[in-house]
Amino acid sequence: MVKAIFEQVKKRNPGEPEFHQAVEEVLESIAPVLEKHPEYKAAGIVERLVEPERQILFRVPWVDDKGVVQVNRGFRVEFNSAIGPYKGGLRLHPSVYIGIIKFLGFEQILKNSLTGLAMGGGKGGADFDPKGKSDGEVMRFCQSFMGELARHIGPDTDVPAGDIGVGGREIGYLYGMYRKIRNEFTGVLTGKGLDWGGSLVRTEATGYGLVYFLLQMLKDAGKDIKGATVVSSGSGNVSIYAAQKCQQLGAKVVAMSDSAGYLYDKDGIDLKVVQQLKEVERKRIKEYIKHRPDAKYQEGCSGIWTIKCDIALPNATQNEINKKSAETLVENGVWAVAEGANMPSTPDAIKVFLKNKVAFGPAKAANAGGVAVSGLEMAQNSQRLSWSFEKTDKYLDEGIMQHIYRSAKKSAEEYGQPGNLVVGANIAGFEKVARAMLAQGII
Ligand code: NDP
Ligand code: 2IT
Repeated sequence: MVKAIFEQVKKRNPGEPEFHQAVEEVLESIAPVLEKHPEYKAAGIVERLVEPERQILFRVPWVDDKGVVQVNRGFRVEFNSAIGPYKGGLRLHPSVYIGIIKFLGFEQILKNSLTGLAMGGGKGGADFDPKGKSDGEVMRFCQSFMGELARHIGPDTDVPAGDIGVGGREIGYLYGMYRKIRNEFTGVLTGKGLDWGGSLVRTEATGYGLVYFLLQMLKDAGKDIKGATVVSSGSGNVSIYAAQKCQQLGAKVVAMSDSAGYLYDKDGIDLKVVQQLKEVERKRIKEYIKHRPDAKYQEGCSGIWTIKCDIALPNATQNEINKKSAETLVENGVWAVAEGANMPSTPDAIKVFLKNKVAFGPAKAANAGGVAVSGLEMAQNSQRLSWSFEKTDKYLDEGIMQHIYRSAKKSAEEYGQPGNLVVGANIAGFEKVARAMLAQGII
């Protein structure tokens, strides 16, 4: 049955390999749940789950600093709202097309379900490249993008946030335009500034949450993060705060990267330098070696996985670890891989990790801390209150990440695949959404 659904997905969504990849993994995982629950089959739960409730495509015209008109394409896929308002980030990257947004939106449904909070799944973005653009150009783009998006979103309808290429600066410009158009001050976006409705810990949440999840994996594997060697790919929001938490816990982060190349610093990466370069100056990671002459820089991204490490954290982008890189990591003795990026390991790479008994934390579960604190930001906005850093951080660790770990582990055991958190996370995320869709009828 799942085979037929997958064939239909491929036929209906041609030329979208990332979406096919995300769907295939989930369908394989949940096949035994469907056998156990004929009522899900009868209600066409999975056929409906793989078809977005709504897909919005729009023109985003803006004027660059030279006075030339530029046109980008904007997207928002409102995938599933059975358990809460659509929720998920916006990605600004030249590689963005509908297949990328659909894969991200589809995974977001199950990820958000795993958090235990009331959030449906959605994702959006545009094929706009923020690199090399002035603040004025980014602002004009964001204003034009929101000019259209504003009519589709709302604090109880659809709540976007950041993803690749969208951080505090972009959320500010988007929020300003929404407020102007709607004449409303509401929690319509998350990742807002702390002075205007943002939550403490949201900036750190994905990276910190990833490490809280990793700690649970290591506990079960009988390993200690203290003294471990870590490779964290990327040098954006997720990678920086994952590396920071690892360092706070006594691990040594020896390598980071960007889309041009990677750094190796045998003495441990100086994160202050990375933060200054990437968060403040918006420069390339290559510049790091000017500040730390003993570090090495190498062009190309995949080489980062040849560096010997105990813990690998793919925190850059989809499909960044292929089978060969996974084999190299295993040969070099990796103990654990926890995915901060969305779908960073190819299906073949995941097989290599599972076969070799590497503790493997799949993205949907391991990187859910970001959207979870977005959910807490929504809760604070509704209360018109702000929580302390300590309260929010504790909620993230104990209330969210430890809970997700336990649910994924339990579901994997229940369905006869102990230790397989890929299957466990997919099943645990799916079951709540399936129950909600069943209860709410065929819509
Ligand atoms: P940022 O834009 O802050 O950083 C992205 C980093 O990844 C940059 O270092 C970037 O390098 C690198 N990168 C992007 N595309 C590629 C590519 N094609 N090849 C190699 N490197 C690349 O984004 P985030 O840190 O927010 O996002 C990273 C990943 O984490 C994404 O998969 C995202 O979907 C996921 N994620 C993010 C969450 C969040 O809260 N922000 C939550 C959950 C998951 P360069 O600067 O050269 O482009
Ligand atoms: O992939 C993700 O979970 C995110 N980019 C965060 C989404 C959010 O709504 O905070």
